Amino acid sequence: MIIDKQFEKETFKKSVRDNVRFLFRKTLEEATPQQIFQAVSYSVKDVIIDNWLLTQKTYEEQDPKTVYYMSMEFLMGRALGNNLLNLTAYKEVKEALDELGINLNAIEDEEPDPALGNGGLGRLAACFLDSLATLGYSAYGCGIRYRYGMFKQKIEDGYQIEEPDNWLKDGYPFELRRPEYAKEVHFGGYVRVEYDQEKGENKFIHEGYQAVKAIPYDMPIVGYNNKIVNTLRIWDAEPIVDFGLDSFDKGDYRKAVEQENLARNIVEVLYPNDNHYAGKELRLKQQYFFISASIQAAIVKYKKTHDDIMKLHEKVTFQMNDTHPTMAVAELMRILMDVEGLGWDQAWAITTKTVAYTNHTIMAEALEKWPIELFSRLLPRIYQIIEEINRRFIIEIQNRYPGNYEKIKKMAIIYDGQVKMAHLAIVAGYSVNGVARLHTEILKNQELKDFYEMMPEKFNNKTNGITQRRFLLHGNPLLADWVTSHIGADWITDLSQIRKLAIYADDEKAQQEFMNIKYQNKVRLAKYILKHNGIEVDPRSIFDVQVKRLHEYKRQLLNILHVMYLYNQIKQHPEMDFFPRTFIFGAKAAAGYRRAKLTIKLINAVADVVNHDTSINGKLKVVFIENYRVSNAEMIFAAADVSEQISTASKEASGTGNMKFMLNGAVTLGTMDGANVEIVEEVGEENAFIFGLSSDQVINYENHGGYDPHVIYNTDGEIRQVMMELINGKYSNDTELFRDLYNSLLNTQSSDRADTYFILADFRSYAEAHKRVEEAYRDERRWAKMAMLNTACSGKFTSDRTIQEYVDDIWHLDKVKIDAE
Ligand code: 26Q
Repeated sequence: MIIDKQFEKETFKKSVRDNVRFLFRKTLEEATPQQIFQAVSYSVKDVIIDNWLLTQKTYEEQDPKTVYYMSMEFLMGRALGNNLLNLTAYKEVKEALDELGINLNAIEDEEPDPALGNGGLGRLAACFLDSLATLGYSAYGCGIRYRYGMFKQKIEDGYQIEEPDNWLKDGYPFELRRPEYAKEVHFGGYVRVEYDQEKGENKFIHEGYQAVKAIPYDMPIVGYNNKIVNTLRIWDAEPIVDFGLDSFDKGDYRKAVEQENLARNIVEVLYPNDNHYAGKELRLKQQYFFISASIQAAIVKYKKTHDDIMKLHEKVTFQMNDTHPTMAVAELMRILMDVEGLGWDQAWAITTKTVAYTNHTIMAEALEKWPIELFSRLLPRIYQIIEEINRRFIIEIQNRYPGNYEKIKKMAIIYDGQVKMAHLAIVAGYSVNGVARLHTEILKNQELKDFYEMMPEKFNNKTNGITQRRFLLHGNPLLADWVTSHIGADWITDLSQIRKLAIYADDEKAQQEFMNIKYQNKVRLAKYILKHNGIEVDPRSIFDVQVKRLHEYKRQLLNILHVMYLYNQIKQHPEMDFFPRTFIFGAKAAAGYRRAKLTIKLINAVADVVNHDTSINGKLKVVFIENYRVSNAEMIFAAADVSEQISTASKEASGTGNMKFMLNGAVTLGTMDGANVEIVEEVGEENAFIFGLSSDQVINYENHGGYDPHVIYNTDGEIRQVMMELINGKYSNDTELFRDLYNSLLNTQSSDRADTYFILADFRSYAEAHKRVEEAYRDERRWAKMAMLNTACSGKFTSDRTIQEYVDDIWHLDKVKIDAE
């Protein structure tokens, strides 16, 4: 095969040597690990570039429809190892480097972890790009080249400290600057209306604006073993006016400074909020910046080979990853009308066949609503267009529901001085999808009920998925090899094959092998924990893991309260037969989210007490893994026995970590929320531990004013004891330190309801589920079977399946094949 030939060992070794010489004027022996990483990456990029060019040439010839996946976030994770795997050259390169005395794994660890995203939504975008390339679809990811990605988390004295993530400081070998494709983006100013005699209509001219130059950087997205290389295009900002030269001479000094600052600030940093809307002006600028540049570029590309703009939707579709890119609607309208010269109706006809919207949350605080004042000042022409979309939509509502002003109030795009981005996305989009079956049902029947009633044909579900190439093939090589030795390698591009493992579920030898691999992965994680936390954990204990962003609805607080409860049980009943457990947490809290940060402090405070209590003989350990991110996630999933997916039912739209655990043979301990519902459906209730209120019950309570946690507090002594320990000094000398957490569960005087997330309501049921886990784990064969069946039944949750559904139902892309030469 040609790909292997490209990695002819001696040629590759020479290329690495040459690169070290050219780039750093050093010999291999003198080079630092970081320099070797750079050199190796450039050698790999060389190979990728050939396929990249070949792919673009093939696309030009075959002219397939292209999806532009518009996202403020792409949480890519490291590229080197993943690229090598997808080029099917990992093992050869590892050998070649071995011969040079270089350890590939150590070199991989030199790569910064490009963290241009927060969590689930950003990582989903990255998995989708991998699947699009692997399935052979023409696709661009469009985003922002943040100078600083997701902050690095340090834990000091149990508290989270945020440090800037300067991921570009050594240069990033897998990006390509493309100044020849730069675009201008305009902010501020005003719109002058001019009557066009010839056409007999108004022209809208945007003047007095500040301009920023958007420069694209392209990153290759390598498909698995198919020579296809797609592109992630992220935009950097540069000032347009050469500060101090022409502008200064023209006396426009102030404007030159402003444009310079605007450009500098715009791409400076990723907003570290997850599932929470922050109405910051800079955020709005970021949104328009990358949308305008991306849409302009897409139109230019389309027009290069097509002359009828009215057929744009036949070759181009824009998928909006949540509402963050919704400006795409108005920007496309603007270009079609003000630049291409179409009338409103024509422009609207194209736009509404070209843009589609994915919803990722029902959490009220995550919904984007921008003040009119801010919006219209920053983007006067865009605002004008949205106003007109709104005006026409309200007429539609009136026609459909004459005299029903309640409908207008609930559905208008602009209302109460605010622009509601979700409403704009739904009204203009030709498709609206949720990310798991339950989530989509809640959208249709609750959150977006009015829209669903008016336009049911737009609504559809696309249950999320993850790429098995990163989260099994790369993250868990031992298990990947074992799977391949049993069922062949087809699972790498067709995860439905993995069900063939089910016949081994009762096979004692297979069970032992499977659990032995799990054990080795636990040893690997235990070493990492010893190195980073200084805590010794026993790989024979149950590894019970909750890793995800920290958010109240995800209920890390429920988990740690339960650990406090278990600790009490052990202390009060030392004779009790207790299977040793290691509770592992990993989570970043948004920098301004006080209660989330306090929860991290609590976890670390409990860890301090429990881990140092020699009287419990190491039966219980608590570990908080610092700086949870894609690179250490891969190792954590591989080592987990229990996957904690314990969100308040109805709140987690899908979850994707749940799928990564399942794939790696961890058993879900969770609520019937998001994609957990479908996981249980695939693996069977007997192979998961389900607890807690259902989403219907939660929603029902919410619609009737909540529930009263005091009843539980007053009647359940053990729960009350745990609660008291938040404020009696057991975990902190300062008895007031955790008062806010205590209050959040009981107090009704704060603005939200007491125990908004039903933690006390679900506590007993959660504790019982943990009992069942312990019981099941004691039976080694039963556990091995459960674990193996989780891997065997994870086929549905590949992002390859998800992407194929998007292609079939929404995008209608053409499949492209590049023949091996
Ligand atoms: C919005 C406005 C201003 C600043 C920040 C934001 C913002 C940023 C990120 C709002 C939301 C997010 C991220 C949301 C997210 O990650 N949602 C998750 O998406 C996953 C993929 O569909 C789901 O699996 C998760 O259930 C969902 O929580």
